[in-house]
Amino acid sequence: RIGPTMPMSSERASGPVEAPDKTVEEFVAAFLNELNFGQGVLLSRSTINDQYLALARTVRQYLMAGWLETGVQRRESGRKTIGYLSAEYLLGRQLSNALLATDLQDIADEAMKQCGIDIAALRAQEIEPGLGNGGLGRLAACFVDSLATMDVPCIGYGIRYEYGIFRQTFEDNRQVEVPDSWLSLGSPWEFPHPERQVRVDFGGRTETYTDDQGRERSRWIPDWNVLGIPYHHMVPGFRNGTVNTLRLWSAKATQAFDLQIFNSGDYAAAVRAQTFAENISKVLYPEDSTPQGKELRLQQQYFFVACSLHDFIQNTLPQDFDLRRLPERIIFQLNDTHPVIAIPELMRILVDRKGFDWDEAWDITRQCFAYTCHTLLPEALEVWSAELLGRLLPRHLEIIYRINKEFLEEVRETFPGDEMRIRSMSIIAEHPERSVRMAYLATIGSSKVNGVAELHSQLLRDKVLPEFSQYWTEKFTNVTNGITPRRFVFLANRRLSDLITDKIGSGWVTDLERLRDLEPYADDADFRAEFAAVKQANKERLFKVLQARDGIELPEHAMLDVMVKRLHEYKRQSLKLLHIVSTYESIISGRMRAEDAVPRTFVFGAKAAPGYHMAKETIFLINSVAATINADERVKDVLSVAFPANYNVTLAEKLIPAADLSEQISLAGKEASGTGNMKFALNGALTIGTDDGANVEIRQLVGDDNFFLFGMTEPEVEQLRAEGYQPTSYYRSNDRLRATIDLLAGGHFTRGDRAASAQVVDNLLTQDPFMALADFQGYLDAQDRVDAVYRDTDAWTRSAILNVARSGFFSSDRSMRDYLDRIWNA
Ligand code: GPQ
Repeated sequence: RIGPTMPMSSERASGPVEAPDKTVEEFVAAFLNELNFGQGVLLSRSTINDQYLALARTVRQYLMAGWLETGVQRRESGRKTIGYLSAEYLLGRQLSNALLATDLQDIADEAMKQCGIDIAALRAQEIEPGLGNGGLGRLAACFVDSLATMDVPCIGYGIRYEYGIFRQTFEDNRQVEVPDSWLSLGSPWEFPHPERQVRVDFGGRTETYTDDQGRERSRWIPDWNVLGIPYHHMVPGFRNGTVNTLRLWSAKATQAFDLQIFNSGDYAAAVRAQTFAENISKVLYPEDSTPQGKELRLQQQYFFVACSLHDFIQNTLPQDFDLRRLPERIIFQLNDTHPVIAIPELMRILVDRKGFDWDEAWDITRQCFAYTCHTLLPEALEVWSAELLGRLLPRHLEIIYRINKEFLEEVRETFPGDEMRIRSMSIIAEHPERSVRMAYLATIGSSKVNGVAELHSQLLRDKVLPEFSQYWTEKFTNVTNGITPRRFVFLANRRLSDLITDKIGSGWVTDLERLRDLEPYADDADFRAEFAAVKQANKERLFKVLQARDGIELPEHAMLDVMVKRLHEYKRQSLKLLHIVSTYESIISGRMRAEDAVPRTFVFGAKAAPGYHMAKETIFLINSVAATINADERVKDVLSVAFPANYNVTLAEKLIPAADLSEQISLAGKEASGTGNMKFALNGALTIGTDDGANVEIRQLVGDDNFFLFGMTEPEVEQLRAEGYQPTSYYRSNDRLRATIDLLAGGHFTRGDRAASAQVVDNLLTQDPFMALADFQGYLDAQDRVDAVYRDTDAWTRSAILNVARSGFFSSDRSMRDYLDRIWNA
């Protein structure tokens, strides 16, 4: 039986909760029960959606005992909880992960077969919850997976967006966004708890008064509010019985509608308040690494943070808990600045509601938070105008002012007369308008601040928050990101997993450093052949998926060169495009014979923020180049370009295991970490990459011989910038670059329409903010080295195996251990 072996707690008067037996018979019985009694249909009349929902609810049954028992243990043990505060969780499909965690894959396969059902069709029916944009949201999902697998108490707090990241389609090669209605066919993985609703206030004003002990105090008189309804999701650990909770908040109007107005006939007006309130959790902002200074976004942030703090303090802690000991029971990890309003919120709770003195409340608060920064782009650091903050959260603004005043007084004592320094450390910026720098508030209000890769943490200290890192050397630390090996290796790459397990046992799934034991097999010809066969099989699986999903046909035997990530200038998809066009140009101009080229298939996956013009133009140009190249007989079966629309976690699970080459080509000093880079390496792709983010650590671990490094280093970038960067000088002096850009600019890919490619091309020639032209030649040279190694199949496969064997460090289990040791003291 699955479930706890310990005696059941007295809390459950109705006796132990038991899952069905882990046998095909019981699974079938439970499934039919769900279909008939849960879904209300007969098997013979059921749709695929009925069957999917019933299957999901069946698997849920096997997790339920563990979930309830984990909850009991968490309440009784008094262990410190990690409150992970994140505006995004990019979870990916749940069914496969739940089957994996419960070790029910084979049983479920067989059970469905006995019911005459193809389980693959049911898996395909699930719409993944895309409640995140990219790396930051996916990181949160990996972290909660690892904490459950390590049996660490964690509640993931976030927002239940009714619409997640938009679904991307292409029309005439341009991105068109379609709302992602992931809830439309039912959502079997969530448990709504309307009875645990929380009220969240907004607006109004503050007033001062004198309390009964004669102290001057402030209070908030809000003028509107909404309700937060929690939806609980299971976060299963890997085959350990632990099931943690993800608590996502949905906004609801305090009053459904105004019956008086409704009766008078003005139906739109009657529901206006409801619409307004429910807009708060309506849709995920599709911005990645660039914040939107929108009022609704600030409402979202405060909404989920206020609900979460209330939930933990009022509902999760024991009644009458002494809040002076709060830091023993909770550490709130701030996933970037999005939840940072939690710091003044906790101050407000302690001071205004619980009657604490300011100093004592501040001492508690700072111990309860830690802040992770995920960027180096100055434009990505969130700043809220004081006007907006004061209008929406007047009491919080007042608290922020006081935090700032006391902090600056402290700095002044250390550095008397250094007004420059003091101004540069102020939470409040005065220009161009008075505003609140959320990263500064986060730093001041947290016990620890971390970056997400070694290089990033160093640059964070030196460039982003230099005064703060001098002031508090000990506060700053690094935790290099990681990814969950369960989803991204074991689930996504079953073939490779079986091969690994066959050689070194299955312990690697929860102890990824054990992959080291594979190293000797890199020199074993039989193993290399098996490894290469796995890669080929994964390619064939991918090609079937792309054929069915997008109607894309790809040649069977070509190097698979993959660049998947959000579309961003700093990530330099345009540099990848220059490489493709340059190779193509070499062939059609006759400089290189097609039969001498290493056949390559280039795959892109990328969404652009809907308001990011240059990113959308880049997508258009990639699609245009793809269409032209794919239709050109001169490069048939030598060059192909695929850009499947709507890259998401589900597609990543098919694409990454099939890749030969991983493109990680951001301008040095711009990508905080990257996590796709880790997923590729662990699935046996070689990386072509710059010295940026976690690429640096990947290269150090896998070794220079097994990594294609190119491009300027971060100091070189800085130096070139200081000297005055002139992209045209590269265009003029490099023949291949000139030929490439001329072909792109000349309308060859846009049916003669030169204007259609002009924006991307002009941007590269005149601004090139991320120095693609400066790194162009180095990139081509590195690609030549890639071709040379690829021609030697043994050498390539050997390197690929070593990439897998040496990348165990990038497990998110290790990241979590680092957070526990360096940050959470838990
Ligand atoms: N990242 Cl600030 C996002 O995905 N969204 C954001 O808003 C910010 C950062 C990414 C970052 O660009 C990657 O380098 C990281 O690997 C990732 O966060 C996780 O740390």
